[in-house]
Amino acid sequence: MHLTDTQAEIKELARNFAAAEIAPHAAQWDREECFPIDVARRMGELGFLGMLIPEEYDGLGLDTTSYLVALEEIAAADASAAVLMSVHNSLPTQMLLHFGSEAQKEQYLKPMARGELIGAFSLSEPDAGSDASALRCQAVRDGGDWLLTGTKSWVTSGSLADVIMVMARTDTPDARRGSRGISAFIVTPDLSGFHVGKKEEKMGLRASPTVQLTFDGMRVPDANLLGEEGQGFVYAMRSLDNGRLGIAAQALGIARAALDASLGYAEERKQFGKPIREFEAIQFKLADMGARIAAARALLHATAASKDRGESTTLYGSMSKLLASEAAMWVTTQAVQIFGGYGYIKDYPVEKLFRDAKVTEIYEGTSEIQRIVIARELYNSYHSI
Ligand code: COS
Repeated sequence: MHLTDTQAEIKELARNFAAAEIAPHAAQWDREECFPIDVARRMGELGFLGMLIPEEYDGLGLDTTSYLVALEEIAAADASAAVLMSVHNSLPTQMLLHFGSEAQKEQYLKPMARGELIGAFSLSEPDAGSDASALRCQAVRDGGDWLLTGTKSWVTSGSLADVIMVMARTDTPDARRGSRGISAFIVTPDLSGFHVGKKEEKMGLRASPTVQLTFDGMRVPDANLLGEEGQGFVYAMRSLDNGRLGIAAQALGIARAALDASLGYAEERKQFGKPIREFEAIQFKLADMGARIAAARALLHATAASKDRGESTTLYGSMSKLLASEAAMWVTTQAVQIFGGYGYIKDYPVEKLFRDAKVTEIYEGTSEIQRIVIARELYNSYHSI
């Protein structure tokens, strides 16, 4: 894959940082279900939390490919670190950049781009996952403020975030407006009525805190309404188009780490008197693993380039996320098989990679939702990249 000099430098920076400060600790963070906030701060210092934000808002103003290659490197070391970086860069900061007022950009976007404030995104609810526009969290005007009541779920980094982009209904029960009755609010944990609820105990991505948030008449100033009332769902969908590129890069990082581990193991492990890489059964697996990763990455990078040309990423972003996440699940499954019994225990890395891969087929839109989006787009706006 050809990278420009800048993209190659960013990749090297991310790889060195991940090797020194993430990879040595990833198994322990996974075991202890904790992610040290200092690591997020370090990511901020290096610019990894402001990669797509223009320099005028204190970001690095890089192209999308630079961001995705850095994300892949971080994910190859630890998918939990990568999801914090992906959500922060793709969702709340992009929503502020594209739909926020200058005052909101000054107050929130700039410190987020510098990595001083961590961002989260909150759309899903216990009964509104794939059917996101069925969400029920309600915002009601009260003087110059809004009062938010409801429960949000599956909030990545929700317990450590400083700024959370929350989608809530602003229509009324007697005049429901579907997806047009949803608005986006900038929420900070200091608001009265904000509560962090249950922390999920997950199969993978165990270091990344995934929590419920409860709002109990939480008072949100009107100045924290993002953009126009009633546009929150569209803003969220547009941001998820880009978020899905980040999850694709995360999936590729997981898959590549599994391939690298498998190549090494197949060389060292001897059975029947020779390294197992000499058996065709293993060679075919390794070949297919490499081919699936390369194909998914090629589509992702082509999509990133088309995004930077100003084209819509709805179709190819969903395709990229679908192919990369399914590649990650398939590749990590083969990796466990190549390692055999050793793949099933925690002494080797592929057990964690297998667990971490699964969620990439679920969050920021399941594989089934990606297929729905792709099928719709093929009819609506097919164009070649
Ligand atoms: N970009 C811009 N606008 C979009 C959009 C996109 N990618 N997708 C939808 N919209 C707009 C539509 O154009 C429509 O606007 P109008 O009211 O002007 O027509 C509005 O949003 C509603 O869209 P639609 O009718 O397609 O909404 P649906 O309820 O049918 O939902 C899906 C569409 C299923 C694609 C959506 O709910 C979805 O992506 N679900 C998965 C949610 C998800 O990824 N959750 C994970 C959160 S992170 S853990």
